[in-house]
Amino acid sequence: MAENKKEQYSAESIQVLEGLEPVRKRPGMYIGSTGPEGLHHMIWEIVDNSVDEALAGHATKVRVELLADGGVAVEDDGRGIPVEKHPQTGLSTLETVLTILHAGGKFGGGGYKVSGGLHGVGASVVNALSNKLVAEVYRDGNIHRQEFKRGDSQGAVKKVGKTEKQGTKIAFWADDTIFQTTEFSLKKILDHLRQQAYLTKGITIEVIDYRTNPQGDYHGFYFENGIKSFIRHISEEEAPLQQEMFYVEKAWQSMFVEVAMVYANELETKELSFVNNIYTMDGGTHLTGFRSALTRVINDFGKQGGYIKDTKDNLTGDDVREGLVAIVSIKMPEPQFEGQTKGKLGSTEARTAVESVVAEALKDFLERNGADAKRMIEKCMLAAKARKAAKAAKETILRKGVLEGLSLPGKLADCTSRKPEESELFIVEGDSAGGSSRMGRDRRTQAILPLKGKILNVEKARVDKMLANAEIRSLVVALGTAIAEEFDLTKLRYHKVVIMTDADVDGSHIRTLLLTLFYRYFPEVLRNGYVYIAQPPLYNIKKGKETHYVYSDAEKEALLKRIDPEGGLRGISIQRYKGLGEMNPDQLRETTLDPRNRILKQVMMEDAEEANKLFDILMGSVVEPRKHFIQTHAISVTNLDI
Ligand code: 28F
Repeated sequence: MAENKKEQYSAESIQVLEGLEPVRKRPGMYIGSTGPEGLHHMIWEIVDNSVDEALAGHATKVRVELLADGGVAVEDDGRGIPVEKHPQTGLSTLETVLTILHAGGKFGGGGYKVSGGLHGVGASVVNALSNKLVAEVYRDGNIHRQEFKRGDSQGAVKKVGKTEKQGTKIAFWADDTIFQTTEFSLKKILDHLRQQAYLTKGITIEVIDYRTNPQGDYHGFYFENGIKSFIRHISEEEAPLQQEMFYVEKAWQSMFVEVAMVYANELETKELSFVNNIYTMDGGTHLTGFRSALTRVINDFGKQGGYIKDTKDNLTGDDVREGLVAIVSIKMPEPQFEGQTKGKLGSTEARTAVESVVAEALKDFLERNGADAKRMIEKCMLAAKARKAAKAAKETILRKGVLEGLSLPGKLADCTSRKPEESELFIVEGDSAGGSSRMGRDRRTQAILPLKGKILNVEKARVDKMLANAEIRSLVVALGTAIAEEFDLTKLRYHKVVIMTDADVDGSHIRTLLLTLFYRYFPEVLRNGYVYIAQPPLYNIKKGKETHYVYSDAEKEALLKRIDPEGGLRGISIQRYKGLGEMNPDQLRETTLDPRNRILKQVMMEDAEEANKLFDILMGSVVEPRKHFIQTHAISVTNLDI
């Protein structure tokens, strides 16, 4: 990593913003919560700075001590935070780092925090939320010391002695008037630091717990092989299929990509992804890049090796991931996170970086390791065979169950195809939009179900009451899966269920209600990625014979700049669609239905736990957070289908 981080932190690159009062006023905003998670986050923030110093090539060791009196001391052997006067603040750099809040936790200019942390706001936040904090810097043969109480300096930094060593030590005592508990969990700390050690090749992390043993209970982590060791750790019990593990590390533009993977003799897939040492629970662009590279390279190899003779035998993403154990770890400046828990990377450049690096290296790996390559492709081919057998079995039972019992609702304009894989159901708000979509659709694969007005709020309704509601009943029957104890995912009649509502308040309300309905009664449909949100355009802009559809105001401005640089607007017509009902069938087809042009957002719902939380926020009684939530991340959505 060191060579990838050319820029050095310097006193000049710090941006002075504000003091620490806001942190004590709204701690949750800066540390995530004032519960146990937030408390532990205090340690992560300090350790992150040591890890950054290690990633910059200046530290090799981090020690975390859990003190008998409840304090935590973190020490590294880096260069030590500079103690001389900081040009912008007039304070020492040490005091600046500890008492000035930085924008988004980032240092301005070239220096960026690499190891990150959920909020990445650093040491000053920890200082603000500590009853007491003592910083020691070992630099130029001297021990420099400075003390703080609740973020306030108790006097300037002072030389208090001589030392041979170099580095920084920060001890803090979390403020018990802010945190619900100040008791640290050793397990939590070890789990987190073990992971950090795996992700930071060559770093030694020690934890010494003095709380119950005055001698200290010692734990240490050092993984010479970084994420390769991580893979061994998580695939411990399984027999590896390969002799050699696949591994690549490579800088790509401003990013750094590190990937390790191995196939195990089993069905389960284990994929872990990280950005700047932060675990991305819900994956994201880096993981997508990895998966595309894997699928593509294995398929290419299968074709060249004569394993795949026909395109119908192409391996799917699931085929090539069966039994896979993989870690994707990237480092990048200013990653964008998405989703309710911010556990998903959204930065598109990461996808290209990982895809390119992995594709090249994996191709090379397969060429060099013939025996492993053969075992790998054979395992994938076997997975494909099993998938096809299962599918055939499914297909025979698929329609039968659906057609007995309730008959399909009259307002459903069904598609003619009987293959769920290619069938799409559009749930359309309003009858007029329903009419246009029916005319604009591809009747072979696209079904339209118009829903009138507001549907029932399903939060408190029991199943029987829900099914008494005609709108919901027609939706349930159309889906084909039945509901509650009868629910059967294999009977789902469409593998794309697309919610298509207007881009206004009512539309978003209906969308929310529908999503809630899915959370509550069809979680498996969500979990399997069958639910999508259509993205109809906001404007139609015409210039002469050209027609453009744009999906946001920003996009409109950009387009106008391009096609009308003078801003005269001569010969240009702009139509704003107030609702889907304003589009004629052709326009609807072109912009929202046709798989070649449309934008669909896939609704992700990995974790049932999260679903409940999400549900509370969506439907609970607190209005403000709900509004905020719907706008910023109503639900974690990814661009998938273009
Ligand atoms: C126990 C926690 O915080 N370690 C750190 C350094 C080293 C430098 C530094 C830190 C200067 C301008 C901010 C030293 N010499 N462990 C830690 N080690 N911060 S934090 O610089 C701070 C920047 O903006 C350091 C030369 N350059 C950087």
